[in-house]
Amino acid sequence: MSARELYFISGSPPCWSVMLALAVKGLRYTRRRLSNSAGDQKTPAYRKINPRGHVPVLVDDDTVVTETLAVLSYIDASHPDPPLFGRTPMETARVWQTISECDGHFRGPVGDISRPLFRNKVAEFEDQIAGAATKVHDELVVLNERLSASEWLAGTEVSAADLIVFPVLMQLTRAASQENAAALDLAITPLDAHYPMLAAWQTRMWALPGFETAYPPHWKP
Ligand SMILES: N[C@@H](CCC(=O)N[C@@H](CS)C(=O)NCC(=O)O)C(=O)O
Repeated sequence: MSARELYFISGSPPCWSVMLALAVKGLRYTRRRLSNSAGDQKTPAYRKINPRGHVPVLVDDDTVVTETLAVLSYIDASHPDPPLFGRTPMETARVWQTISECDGHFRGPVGDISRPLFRNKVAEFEDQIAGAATKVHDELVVLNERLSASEWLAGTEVSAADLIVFPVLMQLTRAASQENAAALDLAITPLDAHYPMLAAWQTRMWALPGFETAYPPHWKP
């Protein structure tokens, strides 16, 4: 059995995506949690593992893999069943389309909303939040519509597309549910009132084996 380790920061959507991929494949691993506030990811010792000082990093025996999508590809290539990137050319295209759309249009604006909310700096960033909210709603409409036609974001089973989008959506809904978001009237949460198909998908994702173990430790009450 290989010694598998994941370096992660609690609440980081990319790290969460990797944890979900490991759960889908039923793979065991040792968690190496780094503290963002302590700057653990910038220490010389960690930079020997990842010179960029970023997470996630997967260490599999002597193999070190950095960058979320590279890690997902590595996990999928080394443990092909069930596939994360589709079973047909069309499914593969849909998976990559959804990931590209998430990274190109959704992840950034979600960060622009959630960062000021998590740091309690709403007043300073009200314009940024408002601009990002318009972009986020455009994407939520697309995702919600896609889930009206299918249980999963790309194809007939859970795929890397779901694993990439889910933590970003979780970050958004957590931020939008905070008390300091109430006055902003973001119209994102409760998700089932605004985007029912996305809310149903979020529930389906939670029900997948091992998914609850990936929940960010510092979000737990
Ligand atoms: N392109 C990288 C980005 C990963 C990334 O943004 N990681 C963040 C956590 S969400 C990080 O390491 N932040 C710590 C830092 O920048 O010091 C990937 O996809 O893995």
